[in-house]
Amino acid sequence: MKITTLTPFILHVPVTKSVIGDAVHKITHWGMPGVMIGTDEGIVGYGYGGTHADLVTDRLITTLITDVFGPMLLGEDPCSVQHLYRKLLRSSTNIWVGRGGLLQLALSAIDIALWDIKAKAAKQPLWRVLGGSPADKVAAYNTDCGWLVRSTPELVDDCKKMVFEKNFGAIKMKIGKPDPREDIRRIEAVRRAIGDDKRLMVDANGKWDIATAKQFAPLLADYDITWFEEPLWHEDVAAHKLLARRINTPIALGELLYTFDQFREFVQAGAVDYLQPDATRCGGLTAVWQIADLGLAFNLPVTPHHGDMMQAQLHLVMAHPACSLLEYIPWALDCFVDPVVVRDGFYEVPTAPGAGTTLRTEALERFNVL
Ligand code: 0YR
Ligand code: MG
Repeated sequence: MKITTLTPFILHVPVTKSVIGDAVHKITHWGMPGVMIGTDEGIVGYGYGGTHADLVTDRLITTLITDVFGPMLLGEDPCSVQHLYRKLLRSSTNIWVGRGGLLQLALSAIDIALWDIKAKAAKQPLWRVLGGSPADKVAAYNTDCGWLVRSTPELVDDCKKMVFEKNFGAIKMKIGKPDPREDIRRIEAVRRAIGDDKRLMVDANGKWDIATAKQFAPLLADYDITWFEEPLWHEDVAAHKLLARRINTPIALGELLYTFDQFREFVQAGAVDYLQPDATRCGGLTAVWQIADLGLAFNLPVTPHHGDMMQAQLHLVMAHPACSLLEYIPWALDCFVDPVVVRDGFYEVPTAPGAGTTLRTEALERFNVL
């Protein structure tokens, strides 16, 4: 099989409510700049990034896909995914002006599309190609109830709905209010509302500094918090290491890391407990698998970030022994031919061939802003 075409798209999909927000981002749309990779056998692979729907940078990403990486891919066998990932990653252009940022988002979208082709060519859902089994159930935790922009009563209502009506066994809420004491009060309110049996995570999206964390992070232990996510600036290995030594709540991070190498630095330093690679940012499923191997080697659970809206990563989580939990945010579900389904807190097993990334024609017509 040979790669014959690369057709870019940019979807801007409205989020669940009119606006959502965490400690640093407020968004109205989820962005999916990506590519359909066509082949001489008629199989088409779909891959995309996850952005905050900024059209200028989304256009840069699709240009990098088609104009920088495109020529390196045309005529190649799309099933040689590992080979092609390495070829692009170690290309002179990527070494010189990439290894992160927009080029890594472009490379990630391509890698996801290639895995989609590989699984479609095998006429199997990707989890089977990767050696997974339906026996390994994947739990979902819901983030789409814990937004920082909601008042405390709204937050509590949304969280109760997720655990008692929708039966999620785990939810995540955002922290990072100007006064951290308000964060603690909100955590207390949510914990009281959902009871002791549900898992609760908190996520500061990198907002706190080490002084704030020293003062307030120890208080999290009172509320049985599964992990404290992105407590500090994303790249600061030393600060996370310091914090990890002072608190009993496990630290989770990785959604904004671009490379395997960055994950290795955190792991080597003992600065992280849960690894959260995002296939749309860190180099696609190829890189997430490598990072999950790293986690396995150091006895760290790996819980991918939602960036691809669960579709492709579910397959990997089913197959990799370091993974059993995957973030759930349903914004883009309507875009997919086979959207993931969560029932009673667990993902159902995808059965369609491919990586689950095939887009509905209607979604391409309705949301494409390229
Ligand atoms: C909003 N998940 C996150 C949303 C989410 C962000 O910007 O995308 O909060 O990515 O931190 O863990
Ligand atoms: Mg997060």
